[in-house]
Amino acid sequence: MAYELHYWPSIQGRGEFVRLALEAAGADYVDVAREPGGMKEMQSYWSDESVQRPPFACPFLVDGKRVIGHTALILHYLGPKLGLVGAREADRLWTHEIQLTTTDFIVEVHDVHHPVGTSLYYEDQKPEALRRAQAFRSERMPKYLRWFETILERNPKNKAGSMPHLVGGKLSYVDLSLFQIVEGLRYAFPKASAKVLKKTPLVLAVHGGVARHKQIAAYLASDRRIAFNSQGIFRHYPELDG
Ligand SMILES: N[C@@H](CCC(=O)N[C@@H](CS)C(=O)NCC(=O)O)C(=O)O
Repeated sequence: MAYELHYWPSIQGRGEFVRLALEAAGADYVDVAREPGGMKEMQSYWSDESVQRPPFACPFLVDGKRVIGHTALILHYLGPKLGLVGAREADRLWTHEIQLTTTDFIVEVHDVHHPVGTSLYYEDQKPEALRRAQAFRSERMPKYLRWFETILERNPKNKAGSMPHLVGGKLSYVDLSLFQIVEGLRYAFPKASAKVLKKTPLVLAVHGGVARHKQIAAYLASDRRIAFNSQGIFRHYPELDG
């Protein structure tokens, strides 16, 4: 039975981290809300009182009777099934820890343009966004990217001349997530991210390796890949870059 991914149909957002894993593995899945009637179906998980364990928000994955929310948990669940995580418990936990850190980073990326409230317009919180962006560019984005670079440097399985990986010697779902982070930062903060990424060659090597992955390259060229836009998590407001 096909996996069902439930996520907003017009943005990459957090759903993209799951899409990339499903696509890399060539998994059979339906992007439910992008199908006719799909939004209603997704919303039924919140409105239908017979759903005993409704997820708080999307993305959520439906696999038969299982309904699993939270991006990092979905990937923790899918990782072994899709062959996108190491078999050892230590590797699974470390991979999950990296994904949870990605979740934290994504919240900070989002809060640059919405530092006061998610339900308010960007235009109504612009002075705060400008302040938040300054700290994000000078402290938080470099700190996260440097951490990714450090763990790539310390992975003993990484060898010069081949694509590095965050965990062990094989592609895992966190490599795909790091690819998405680089894509998003380059879109939202082209100037600021270029300065930081210049100093993180291994992060760039992961990005390049994932972009060349056969299934991912096909996905990126397809209309299943939604373009970045001004509704997603990564938004390009030139005044927030620099
Ligand atoms: N921690 C959750 C966050 C989920 C989340 O914030 N989803 C957003 C879309 S990207 C949403 O629809 N939120 C609705 C809400 O918070 O009310 C995850 O990483 O999946």
